[in-house]
Amino acid sequence: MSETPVVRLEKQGPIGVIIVNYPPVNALGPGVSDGIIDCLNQANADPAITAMVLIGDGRSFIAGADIRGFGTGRKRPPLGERTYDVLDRSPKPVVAAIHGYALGGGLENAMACHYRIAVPSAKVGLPEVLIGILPGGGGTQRLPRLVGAEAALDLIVSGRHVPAPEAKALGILDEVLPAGENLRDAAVIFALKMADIRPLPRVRDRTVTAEPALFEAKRKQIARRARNQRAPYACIEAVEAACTLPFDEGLAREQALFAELENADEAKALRYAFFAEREVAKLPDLPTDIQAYDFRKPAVIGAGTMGGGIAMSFADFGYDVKIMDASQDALDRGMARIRSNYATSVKRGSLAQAEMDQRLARIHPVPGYDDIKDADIVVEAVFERMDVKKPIFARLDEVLGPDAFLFSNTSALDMDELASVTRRPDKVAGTHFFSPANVMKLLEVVRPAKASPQTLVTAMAMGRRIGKISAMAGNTDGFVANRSRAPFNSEMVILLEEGCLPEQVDRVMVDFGYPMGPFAVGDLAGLDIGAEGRKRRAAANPNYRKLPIADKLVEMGRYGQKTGAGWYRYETGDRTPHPDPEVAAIIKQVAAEMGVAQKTFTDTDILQRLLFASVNEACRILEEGKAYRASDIDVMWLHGFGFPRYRGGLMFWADGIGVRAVYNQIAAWHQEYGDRWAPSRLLRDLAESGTAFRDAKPAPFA
Ligand code: 3H9
Repeated sequence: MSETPVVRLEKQGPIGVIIVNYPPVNALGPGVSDGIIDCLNQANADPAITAMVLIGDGRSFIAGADIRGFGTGRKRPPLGERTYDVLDRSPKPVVAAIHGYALGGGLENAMACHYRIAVPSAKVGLPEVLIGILPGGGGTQRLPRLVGAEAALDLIVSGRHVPAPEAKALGILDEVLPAGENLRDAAVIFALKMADIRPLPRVRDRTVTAEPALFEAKRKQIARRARNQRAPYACIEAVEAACTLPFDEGLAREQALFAELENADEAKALRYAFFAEREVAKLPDLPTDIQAYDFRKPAVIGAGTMGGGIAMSFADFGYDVKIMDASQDALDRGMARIRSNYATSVKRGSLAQAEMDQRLARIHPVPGYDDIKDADIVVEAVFERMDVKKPIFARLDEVLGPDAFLFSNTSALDMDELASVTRRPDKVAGTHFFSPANVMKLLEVVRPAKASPQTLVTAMAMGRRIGKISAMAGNTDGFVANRSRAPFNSEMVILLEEGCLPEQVDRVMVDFGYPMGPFAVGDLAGLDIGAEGRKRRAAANPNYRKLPIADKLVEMGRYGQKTGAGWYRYETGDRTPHPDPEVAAIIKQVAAEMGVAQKTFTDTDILQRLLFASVNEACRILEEGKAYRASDIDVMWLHGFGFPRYRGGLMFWADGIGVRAVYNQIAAWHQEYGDRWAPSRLLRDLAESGTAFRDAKPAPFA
């Protein structure tokens, strides 16, 4: 029996078990598809074998095509000669035995098998749309034939992972095993049972129809979310083809659409984002053998909006968490807010009442330090002032066990200074959550000089365990996310001085792909918060570039949505921003007082003024060694600031323009506007050497 290195055929009685072994997740890397075909052919040629099982070694069935192979020009077999086709033609039945994940090409192979069984923890799905393509292995033609057009549209256009029990109810799986049952043994028994049944059930032989209105409705439904994107619409077209064309013609249509998408900018950016999100977890300057502490008893200090959101994050991921505040009143208000947040999710239908009750029961309000003395991880989330946080840290240091980790949710304060009030600076780190903390995915882990590797690894792991994407940041003013974003925030107001209006800037950024314009976001967050930060910075730095228009609005009590007026005006009980002539008049007046010449701006001018300012600052962050990689900054922008994912991230987007062109424009603005546009050293070096931002080598982490 010949074997390939990554796929092997074993005989178990009359059943041929085809085993894929391509760690870590059995992607369809080099040799895997050929290996499956080879084993299928051997098994079909072997008279002693009556049926086959296709199964994965290790932690998964098959996680899909090898994403690293996309865009590399790797040759694929033509239609008719692919694994799916060979499975289809197999004269003996094949049972897909699924554990872990059957995603993309993995599920497509499973659907080309004659039967599918799974363990209850398995997940299946066609997530190709999330990397800017569509299922290109027959998934758009087979899934509708299995589950109907409507459910297939839902799964293919959302890309969501479907748990095995739901997949069974939908008709994707024939059987879900009882928990604990051995998958391989059960699959062999299943295959024995089905070995003689003819005709073989083949998904391609089924038919599916749908009303054209279904597809129109789907296009309308995704219009806002899928702005500027092609892949979700291509997915709809392909499912439509499944409902209107014979199977082989549908496959050809799927192929044509796949070819159109594979090398488009959208797919390149989304693939980049996929790998950037995995890279960000790696801490290249720390020893690789450091294990994260397996915390069990988290506690949160402060029952305000942030503290409540952080406690919810722990509870959402199964942790019992204590939440402490100084007064019973503050605790009661905090718990009421948490309850009301959960109740909103229940009302919207995104959370079941029973699940809400369980999560709430995991959050334990406690009034005093004594109640949390056995905590092994504490996230402090009190008011953002050093003189408030320091005594709390000192007290926590006294009451907690010597091995407990102490994290501070801060967006700006010096973590070295805060760590210095404890006797355990090695166990202190910053954990900067973004608001609302239970919703936003980014967790910026801030690294003080004395933090031990285990503390950093533990803080990063804590984020992942509560559903966040953790990214490491240096202890620099604003850390990495907000520091790289700060010039954008200034520039958008400076643009107003020069003749733009908030609604014009917001429209450009929404057209670019942000869910909301930055001025509308400012109104949502509250303009008073930024004003505080500006005061602090102006006091510390005489050269600080003031933003008189923003200050004027705050002076007038225009704090944003909460006061019914900010950059926009709001009608009572409505969050829709309305352009406000009063704001336009203030802008004009302040600009005249400042003597700023008025100009007109193109959309590109506006976009580049905001984003290039941040690219320059991001380069400074890298040259100072405050972030590991340009792609980490991209991950922060994707998950902290709503940067459109299909543009990859700030630095990936800038690479699309070209480092030289970015440098030239920044240098020109330096001439025009002075020092705030001085090109960073790294930017100049990259431009001179023609090195892409994403290949920049930052200074060692400092
Ligand atoms: C497709 O199938 C197209 C077809 O329709 C037909 C084409 C003709 N390729 O995420 P993790 C790596 S498109 C290459 O940390 P988890 C990943 O980079 C594909 N590499 O683990 C990481 O590497 P490293 C459709 C992959 O347990 C390591 O595996 N499928 C792939 O948190 C571990 O990954 C998808 O889009 C891949 N397909 O999550 C599924 N998958 O250690 C994409 C993973 O060097 N994958 N890697 O950093 C996932 O969603 C998650 O990885 C998964 C596991 C849920 C499977």
